[in-house]
Amino acid sequence: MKWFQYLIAAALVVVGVASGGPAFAATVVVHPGDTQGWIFAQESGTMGSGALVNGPGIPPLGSGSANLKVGDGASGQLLFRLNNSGQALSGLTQLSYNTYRESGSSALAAAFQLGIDANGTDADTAFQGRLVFEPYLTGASVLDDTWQFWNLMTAANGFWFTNATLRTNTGCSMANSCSLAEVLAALPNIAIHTVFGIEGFKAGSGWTGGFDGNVDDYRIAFATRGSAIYDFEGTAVPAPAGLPIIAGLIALFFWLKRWHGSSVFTTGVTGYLAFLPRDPTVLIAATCIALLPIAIRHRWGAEQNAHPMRLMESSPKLALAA
Ligand SMILES: [Ca+2]
Repeated sequence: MKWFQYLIAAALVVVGVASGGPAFAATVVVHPGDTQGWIFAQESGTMGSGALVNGPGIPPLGSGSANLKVGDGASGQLLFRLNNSGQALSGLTQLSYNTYRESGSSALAAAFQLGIDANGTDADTAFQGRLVFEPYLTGASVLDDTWQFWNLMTAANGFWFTNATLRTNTGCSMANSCSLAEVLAALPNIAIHTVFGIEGFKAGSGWTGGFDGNVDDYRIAFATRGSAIYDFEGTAVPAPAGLPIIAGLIALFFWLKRWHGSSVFTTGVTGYLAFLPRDPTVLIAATCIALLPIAIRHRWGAEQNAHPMRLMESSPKLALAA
C-alpha cells in the first residue's frame, strides 16, 4: 500500500509541475481580468473603441480576440503595450499576427505598429514616429469574416514609416512599401524606441467609412530575448497555478503519511504540530516542491509586465506624428 501511495504522490507532483505549463511556455493570455500591460487608446476622433471579446469565428488561439472599432474616418483606435524598448529590429526572429475583418473598406485589416528609433545606437532619442505594417500592402487580399495570418518576417511588402524624413531616406512609404529586410538594409541600427517604443495594432485615422475587426495570436521574438505569444481572450481563464497548488498539497499529504505513519492523522492538529520539530527538513522540502510551480509562474508574470510605468512617459506622444 505504501508503494501505491508513493506512486500517486510522485504522479501528482509531476502533474502539478506539468499543469503549470503556461509558466514555462511563452504564451501570455490577455483577458479583461489581466491585460498583461496591453492598453486600448483612442488616438484620434471620438468614435473609436476597443475590447477583449469572445470570437469572432474560431480565433487562431483560444476562443477570443481583441476587437478594434472606429465609427468614422477621423477616429483612430490603438491597442498597445511597452515591453521591448531598446531592442534592435535586426535581432527579430519572429514577428506575426492574425486579423479578422467584420466590416470596413475592402482592403483594410488592423495594422501593426512599432514606435521606433531610426538609429538605436546614436544620441538622438527624440520621437521619430512609427514603423507600420499594413496587411493589404503585401498584395494579399484581405477577406471578410475570415481569420488571416500575416508573417512580417517574410512579407515582401507592407512596411512604411509615418515620419516623412524616414520615408524619404528609406523609400518605404504607403505608395512603395518595404519588406523587413529592406527596412533593415536602409536602417541597420533601427530599434524599438527606449521611451516611445509601443508595439501594437491600430485601426483608423483616415479609414473612410469606419472599421470593425480583430487581432489575435501575436508573436514576437528576438535572438537575445525569449519569444512571447499573446493570446487575446474575452473572458478570464482559470489561473493555471490552481491545479499545481492542489496537486502539491496532496503530494505533501502522502509524503507526510509515508514518512510519519498514521500518527499525523490520528492525533489531529496537536499531533501534527508536535511532529514538526521532529523532522523539519522533510516538511521544508515538501513545501518547496509544492510551491515551485507557483514561484516560477510568479517570476514569469513579473517579467512579462516589466515596463508598465513607461505608459506615463509616452502617453503624451502616442499620437501619430509625421
Ligand atoms: Ca485568442
